[in-house]
Amino acid sequence: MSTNTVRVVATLNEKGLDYELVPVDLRTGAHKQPSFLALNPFGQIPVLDDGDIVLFESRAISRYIASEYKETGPDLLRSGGGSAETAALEVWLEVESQQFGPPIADLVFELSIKPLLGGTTDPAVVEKQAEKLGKVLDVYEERLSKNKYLAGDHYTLADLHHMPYTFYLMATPQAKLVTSRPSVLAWWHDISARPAWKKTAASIPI
Ligand code: GS8
Repeated sequence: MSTNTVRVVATLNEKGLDYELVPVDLRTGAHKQPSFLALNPFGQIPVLDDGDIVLFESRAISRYIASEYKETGPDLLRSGGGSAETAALEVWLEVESQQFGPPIADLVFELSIKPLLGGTTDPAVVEKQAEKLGKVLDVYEERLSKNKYLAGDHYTLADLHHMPYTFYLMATPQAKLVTSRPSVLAWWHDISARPAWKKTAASIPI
């Protein structure tokens, strides 16, 4: 159920890497126990344990996987690309984290997660965050009307990082934020049709 964990799983699947998913029971507070805090002192999932390397922060984990396993599967960092493509990749990774992430995380929490935790969706929060996300997606619409993918002509980590929250959003009435923007919708149809994403999505319990 954890969107941030889905980001890492999506990267592993895209690279075709083997991994073991170790559940951490948030309901019993397993993530606040000393044994887990030794892995992530912030007490949050996901954590990656890759031999000598233990990492937290899903976006950093995903970048590590893309870089460390560059030769396996598609090159999600476009290391052979030109500096303009690399710069665009960096820009859109940041845009995902700084502009897109906060409003969509609040929306998905309010619409999908909160009810599952026994709470009630607050329409005022939905309205405010939908308005914020809409303004961000207007920028995406413009970008994606001129480029097939966020960094340019190729699917990269910048596209992948958007997938977990967008997947959840698409299962809510606020999917209209995507479906009402033709270039954003075409991008979503394209990236969510990737076999690695289909494998990832099949394991998400919504
Ligand atoms: C956020 C991790 C996070 O919020 C990242 O890895 O990207 N910026 C971090 N994890 C949530 C689960 S949703 O994915 C979590 O562990 N919540 C429990 C808590 O905060 O106590």
